[in-house]
Amino acid sequence: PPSPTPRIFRSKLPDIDIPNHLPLHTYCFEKLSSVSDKPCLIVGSTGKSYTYAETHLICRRVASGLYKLGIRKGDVIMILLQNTAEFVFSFMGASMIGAVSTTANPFYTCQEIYKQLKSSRAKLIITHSQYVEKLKNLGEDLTLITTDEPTPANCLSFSTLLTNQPYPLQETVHICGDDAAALPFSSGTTGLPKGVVLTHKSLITSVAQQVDGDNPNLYLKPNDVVLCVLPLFHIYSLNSVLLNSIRSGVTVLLMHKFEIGALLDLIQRHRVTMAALVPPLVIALAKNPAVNSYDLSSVRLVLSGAAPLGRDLQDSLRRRLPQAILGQGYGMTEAGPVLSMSLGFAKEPIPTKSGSCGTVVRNSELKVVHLETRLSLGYNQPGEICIRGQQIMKEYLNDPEATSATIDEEGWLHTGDIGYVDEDDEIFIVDRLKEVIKFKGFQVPPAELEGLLINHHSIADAAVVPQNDEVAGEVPVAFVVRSNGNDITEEDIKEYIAKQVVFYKRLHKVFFVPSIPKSPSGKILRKDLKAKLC
Ligand code: AYL
Repeated sequence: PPSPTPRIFRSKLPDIDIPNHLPLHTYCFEKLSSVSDKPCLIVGSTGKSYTYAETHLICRRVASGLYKLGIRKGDVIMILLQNTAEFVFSFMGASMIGAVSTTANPFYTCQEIYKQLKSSRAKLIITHSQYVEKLKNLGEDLTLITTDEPTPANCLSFSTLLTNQPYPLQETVHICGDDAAALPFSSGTTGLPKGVVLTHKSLITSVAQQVDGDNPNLYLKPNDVVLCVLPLFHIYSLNSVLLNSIRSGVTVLLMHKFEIGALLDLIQRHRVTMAALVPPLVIALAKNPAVNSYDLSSVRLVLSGAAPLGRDLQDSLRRRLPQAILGQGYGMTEAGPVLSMSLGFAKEPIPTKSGSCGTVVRNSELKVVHLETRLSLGYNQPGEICIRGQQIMKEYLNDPEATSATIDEEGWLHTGDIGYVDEDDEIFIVDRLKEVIKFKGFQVPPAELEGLLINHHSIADAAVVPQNDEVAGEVPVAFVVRSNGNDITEEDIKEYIAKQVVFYKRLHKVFFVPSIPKSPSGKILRKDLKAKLC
């Protein structure tokens, strides 16, 4: 039975001192002098590499360059880039002057970028020239910087940021732990995408919980080469690949887009030792016949996260990569982002079960609460997972209501995930309470698609829910009520949405219904709609 005194789950690893009073870049590059000649970044497509010393210097030059353009502490810049070295230089450069990076998918439509730009009040966008066309009408006083030549009209070249007077500047910028460093967008447990304020303190805490201490939860060895194929604009890759690697002084191999042949070739060529993946990439590695023609024996760690990974899939990848440790991380943008990580990755590893998301990270508390009574539950009892610790977000940007709906007065962040902790302290996620649909680990907020649908004059009402999909995990499908006398078709609706959203938010099916089931308070009864799909 639920107990009145909260049952709190902790890591099996002891708490450690976390220097989260530092600015993020200082913390990440803290051991610079001991790794200065080691490769920090390798650009997969060209083979160009940057040592730690070079990377740090370019970040400092970019910091001054941003400052010269008028970017000041607290200002927001938008990074709209694929995985490139410039992404890293921009993010770290911004951090050095106390500016905040909001990251977005370069495949976003103009409309999606506009919404994030307005909400974040970004003053400048750093992007590739191929995307400039869709950014043309976003505002007069917006600065566009492109990373490749030739520089399009009305844009600045990234090289203009590379000043000869690297940071620190004459004017010192004072950064404290509570200042924002990153502003990813997430719909959280309900509604539209919101800016998630991640501070220097939260990001340092999260990275330290993974890679610091005598027995790190995720132990990166000096000669590790970490594959960075997941997009850095998503917090998973930004945190668990980039920041973890820089803090640990290991090499990051940047891949600007996923393609199985190129991926396998890069793993073999650069002797990749750790790969951070999402379940659809695990499927590719486990099932694609091409895998057999490559030498992947260097891979010692495979981390999967951002969406559920089935037991069977994890087992079939294990057969393909018998020498590697496979495990999961469980994160949520708002949680800073990592809640739990497999202890199989620790320096002194503890084996974990297939299908488990690992154990709650150190310096943190996790509880599972009953969905109705809100009382905390013991072992093996599923409920809503809540997390508390210095890593969680400060707030949703300019949205105190959404913040207090997600973080309670006691500091617990409610994830909207349903899971349980087994008697070995391993976490298993079994369901999702919240609305968000996860397509290959990407968020698809139903409210966003519903808003677009209802805007259409031939649609009277609409609801969007996930449908299970073998490869993508979930895909969005819509239930639509036509407005009187209309004969709008499924194809019309799919096309209408496709024009306005990035590829992974496209509707896979449209079902016409006489009405949308709702609760007395007007909430869509998503469970009832999902049940119709089975
Ligand atoms: P967001 N298993 C099942 N569901 C998961 C898992 C997992 N391993 N990881 C994330 N999710 C779902 O904000 C869950 O519903 O962040 C969670 O609330 O895009 C939601 O995805 C959050 O989606 C890591 C490992 C970061 C994972 C992440 C996840 C970031 C995804 C760092 O090391």
